[in-house]
Amino acid sequence: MDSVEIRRRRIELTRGDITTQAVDAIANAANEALRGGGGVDGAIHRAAGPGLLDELRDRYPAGTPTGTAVATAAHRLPSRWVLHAVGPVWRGGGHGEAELLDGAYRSCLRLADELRARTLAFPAISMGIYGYPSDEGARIGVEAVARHLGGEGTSLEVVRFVLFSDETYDHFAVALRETDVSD
Ligand code: AR6
Repeated sequence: MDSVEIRRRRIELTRGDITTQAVDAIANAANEALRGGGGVDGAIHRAAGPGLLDELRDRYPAGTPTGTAVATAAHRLPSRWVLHAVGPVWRGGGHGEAELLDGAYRSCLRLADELRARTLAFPAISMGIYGYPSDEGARIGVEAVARHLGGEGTSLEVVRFVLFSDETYDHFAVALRETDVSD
């Protein structure tokens, strides 16, 4: 496992399935409708049980725009909360994708602080079905987390990226090495 420390807080990388993570909050790579889907979203809904979809329908009937996130309980998952983030579909890079992906990560970090979460796990948002290039997407994710942990007043102590494939892991490992984490 690769990791770096920033102001006594930590960014970690691990391979695996995010639905098994016993952290305060896990992020989901959702879509604007917030009604479930494939990929990590499907895995999270299957593991959480039907209560997750019921809560999303009740609390967020209109869904949430790309670049934002909303929080729910985690139902049958081992975490306490799920932060449903909507990353952009990759359309070549000229459609604000980088800002929208950064927004999806930052929205989760802000929600985690509002919930006073100490540990948070992210999947590689937009890097599956949505087609975001992994090198660039990993850099945006790691930089958003590093900036947040380097700032004042966050409740977060550990932010972990849980990567499903070796290839995605390697892109995050490069991004972690290249990100400036000095105070
Ligand atoms: N744990 C961790 N990572 C996973 C898991 C898992 N259990 N399963 C897949 N991944 P994707 P997106 C990885 O496609 O690109 C859905 O239909 C996967 O290998 O899940 O943001 C939603 O409803 C990849 O590296 O999300 C949306 O419609 C990463 O998670 C759409 O897909 C993200 O891949 C969102 O697409």
